[in-house]
Amino acid sequence: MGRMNRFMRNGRSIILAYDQGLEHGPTDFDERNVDPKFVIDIANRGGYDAFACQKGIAEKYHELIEAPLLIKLNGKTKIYGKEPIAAQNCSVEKAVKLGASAVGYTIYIGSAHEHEMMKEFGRIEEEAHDAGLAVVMWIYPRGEYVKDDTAGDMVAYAARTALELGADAAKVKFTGDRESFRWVVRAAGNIPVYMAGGPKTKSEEEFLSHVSGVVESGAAGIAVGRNVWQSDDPFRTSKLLNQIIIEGKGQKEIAKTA
Ligand code: FBP
Repeated sequence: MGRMNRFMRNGRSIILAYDQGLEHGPTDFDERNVDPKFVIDIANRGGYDAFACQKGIAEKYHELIEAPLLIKLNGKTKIYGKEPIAAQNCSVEKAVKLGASAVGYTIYIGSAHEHEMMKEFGRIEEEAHDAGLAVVMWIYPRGEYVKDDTAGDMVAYAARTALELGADAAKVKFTGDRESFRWVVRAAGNIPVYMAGGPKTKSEEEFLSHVSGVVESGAAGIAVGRNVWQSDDPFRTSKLLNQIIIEGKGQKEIAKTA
């Protein structure tokens, strides 16, 4: 686990992601969660091992953030065309000044621009490791040649790419079933794998069953946003996530106590 150890409880962790304002725009938000203070409070008091955001939120709300900080160093809007590229917008040095314990970087494998992101990541990874920071790779297959971005073989390819390029952890999408996700975890070697949450599921049970599935498949945890801060009761959802991921409880077991 190495550099990710500091984010682990019982060998697992839960990361709260709040960079969707850039990636998707405010359409993801409502009156409550459009306010960074609302989500930072969840990160601080909900049992999270890291709060992931862009540098603007980290800087403007700095004094409120108590959870370990994971600053995304690149990002893009969703307006951009078919072959995505996310360029660096924050230096490792700035992330250190803002108090980050880790940095994040997105690579879209399969995009016509993958080589540019890989090159940039190579430099960032070396700078971050020299500065003592952990490096989390958001790694998503995307672009014209990617037929199915959550197919087991594509997500496993993504996880392996994160290992090969020197990331300390890989954040990938769910493949839809435990067996294929087990192979994703195997492909990542000894770096921890985190599942990205995705859009809010129809029911909380559905989301929690994905979460149980990935941890039983060997994932280290999840890096989740919408399914938490769009929840009617984010603190209740956070508690259930802690029970499943950190305490290793089964879904049936937590249903009895919820
Ligand atoms: P969610 O749990 O809300 O899906 O967040 C995870 C995440 O990786 C965010 O960090 C990021 O903003 C978003 O998903 C990117 O989603 P996509 O590129 O698939 O639209």
